[in-house]
Amino acid sequence: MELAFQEARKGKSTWLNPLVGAVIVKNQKVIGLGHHETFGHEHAEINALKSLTSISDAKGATLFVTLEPCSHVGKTPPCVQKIFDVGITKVVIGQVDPNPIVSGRGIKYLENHNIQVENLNIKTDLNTAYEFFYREQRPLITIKYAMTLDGKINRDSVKRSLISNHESYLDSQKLRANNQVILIGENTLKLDNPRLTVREEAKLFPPIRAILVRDLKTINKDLKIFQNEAPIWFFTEKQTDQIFPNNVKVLVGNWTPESIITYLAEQKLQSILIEGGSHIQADFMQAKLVDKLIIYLANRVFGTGLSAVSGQTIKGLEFSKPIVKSLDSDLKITVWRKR
Ligand code: AOF
Ligand code: ZN
Repeated sequence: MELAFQEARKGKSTWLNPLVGAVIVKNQKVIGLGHHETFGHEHAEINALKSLTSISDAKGATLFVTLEPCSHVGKTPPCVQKIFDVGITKVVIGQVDPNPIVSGRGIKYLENHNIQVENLNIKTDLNTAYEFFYREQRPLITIKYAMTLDGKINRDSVKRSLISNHESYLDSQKLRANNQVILIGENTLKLDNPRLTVREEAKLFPPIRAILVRDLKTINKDLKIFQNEAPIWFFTEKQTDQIFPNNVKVLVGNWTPESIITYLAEQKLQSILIEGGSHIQADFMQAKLVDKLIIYLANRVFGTGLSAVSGQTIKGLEFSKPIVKSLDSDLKITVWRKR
């Protein structure tokens, strides 16, 4: 099973789908290996079967798979049927699939077809957001910011100040790559003029750039976010007759942290990274819509400037013991909200 988990981590573009790995064993020998590589493509079990020298080798073999095999007709046919058809006689699973379209049905199908099933019920961080989404019925929300030793995220509200170092930048790029949505407010958009893209590795499913804007008329079309194809979703209060490129979606409503998260959950999005600014961060914290905080603490002092979180009184949020990592001159601090 350890090998199956290693195999699972090779998946690069599974997006809304989980990372899954599979190993086929016969006569105490590994005869097949596979993982889920790309959203919409073959599941891990099928790739493991494809790796066999001959499909007839599957007869009487044991399949180790990190997640319960699927029983639904989705973008691909059900894996359980294939497992039965090729003559696998035992399936060892890492954990039950939390997705309600499968959740236990895969196991039931296998057992009903006289295939022995063993569930190891392993806790892993392989699919944290996927598991969170099906447990809590909403995406996992991470708030991330870089701040000075005196808790400032900018010197003033006119231009962007440099805070964290290059190592933190590289780390935060990974964070972006691991989230399905990056959310910011209009002040951050105008002040920082960010691209909000993932630069360090090519992404088949780039994070959706969700931006809260009161009035789209105030948005300059020369901003860097418009210079690439990754999706942009504007959450705005006012209808507009402006024409935007095809990758831009305009969502009009009386948006609150709750209604934004509900909307994103309806779109089946499992992970959201909030990257500023201080008012948005405060609004989401006040609504208790934060699960994880990541802070890059830089060794500078501003004295004046914008606080990391401001504009609301925040009560009743408790966090876990911090996980601290040195990133050269910066410290990366991670805390989880206690529930
Ligand atoms: C995967 N890869 O290796 C396994 C999955 O959208 P579909 O049709 O590809 O189905 C996705 C669901 O299939 C997923 O949420 C999970 O419940 C189940 N198992 N999915 O993408 C895999 N074994
Ligand atoms: Zn499947």
